[in-house]
Amino acid sequence: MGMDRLPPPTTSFRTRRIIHVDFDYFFAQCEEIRRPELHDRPVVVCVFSGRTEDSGVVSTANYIARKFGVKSGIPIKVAKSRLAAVSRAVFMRLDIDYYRQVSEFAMSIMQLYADKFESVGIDECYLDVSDSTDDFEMTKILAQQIKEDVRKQLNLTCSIGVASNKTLAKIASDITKPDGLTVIEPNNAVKYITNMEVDKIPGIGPKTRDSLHELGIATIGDLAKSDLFMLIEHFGKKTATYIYNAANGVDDDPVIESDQTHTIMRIATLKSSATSSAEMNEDLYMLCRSIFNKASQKKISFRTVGVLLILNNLDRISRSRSLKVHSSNFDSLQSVAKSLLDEAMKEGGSIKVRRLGVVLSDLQNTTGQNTIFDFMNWTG
Ligand code: DGT
Ligand code: CA
Ligand code: CA
Repeated sequence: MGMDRLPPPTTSFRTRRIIHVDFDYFFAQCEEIRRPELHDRPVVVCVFSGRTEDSGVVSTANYIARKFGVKSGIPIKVAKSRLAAVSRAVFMRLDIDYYRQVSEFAMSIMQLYADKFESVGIDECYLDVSDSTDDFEMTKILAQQIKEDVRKQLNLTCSIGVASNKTLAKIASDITKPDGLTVIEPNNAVKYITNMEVDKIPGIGPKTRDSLHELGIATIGDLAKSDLFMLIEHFGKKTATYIYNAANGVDDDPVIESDQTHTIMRIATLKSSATSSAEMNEDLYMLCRSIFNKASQKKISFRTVGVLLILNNLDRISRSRSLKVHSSNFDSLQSVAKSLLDEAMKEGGSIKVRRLGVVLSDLQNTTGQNTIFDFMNWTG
């Protein structure tokens, strides 16, 4: 026995390791996942307002369409004219229920890598992996594994940022897109971000950016060197402190397991691949039980029931059905899930199922308060 030692002074002690994941061109990529033939064509996901055939806005577009200047928020008419010369461009209607299923599935994969997991909206999440990694090198390898896993299981690409806090991790995930991985080491962090525009800091939108510009603050470095009290006068204490700290590479906001549940999902790997619905009866029952217990425990009722089949070749089939009203009844959950599975197997032909999942969405607290995405209210 030697002398007592102090804990090592550097990274493994106290410095957190945070991963931020942002799915690439998410809604459009979801469309590519279920229609792989779209992969080399411009894909535009639209929110049709219904006034005239083409009125509405673009929700998002894949990177091929972006080359032609098509992006979130522009009118569908403008997008169509920008792609007029491109014969193979595809315009699709938003299918948020399906995107939410893809999201939940991806999140459920990534959650397994995290000590603490927080999802933010439909296409982003934070993982705190400080306990399960020793250093940033190891965290980078973990991030590569996450990308690989999500790509293999879902055919989904994402961009990942690794850093010592949430703000830096989010800045990092935005640096290389799509399919990127960027690590900002804590020792280099301040230098790394110093020449970036202030609006690279998450939360600084056009309004705050313009106000900062008027104050002569254009880069993150300018902001880091500015006077906090002056900032407080202009932006209020909360915003000022946040942006000032962020510019200095500081953010103590913890990764918090979000208890706002959008979807409840359970997936099981079958003991052996199944070719008929009957072979999965028992698994389906157990999944329904488990998911039902979770819903009851959280005092949540559901309106939409879904099943997800992942095949031996990693193809996926999903089916969902909405009930007329919210329910918290086990029998209706089970019978809907069963008939969805029967349907999927019948239509699937000679498929081999490897993993089976059950999903509840359109959730409501039994208090009557909605827990669905704000997204649902988006009109663009
Ligand atoms: P990215 O991350 O740059 O590869 O592309 P996205 O499409 O994933 O963009 P992001 O992360 O800002 O937004 C995630 C999803 O949110 C996106 O796929 C569609 C939706 N979205 C984003 N902006 C808008 C918008 O202005 N209007 C509507 N309706 N939906 C939007
Ligand atoms: Ca995204
Ligand atoms: Ca995003």
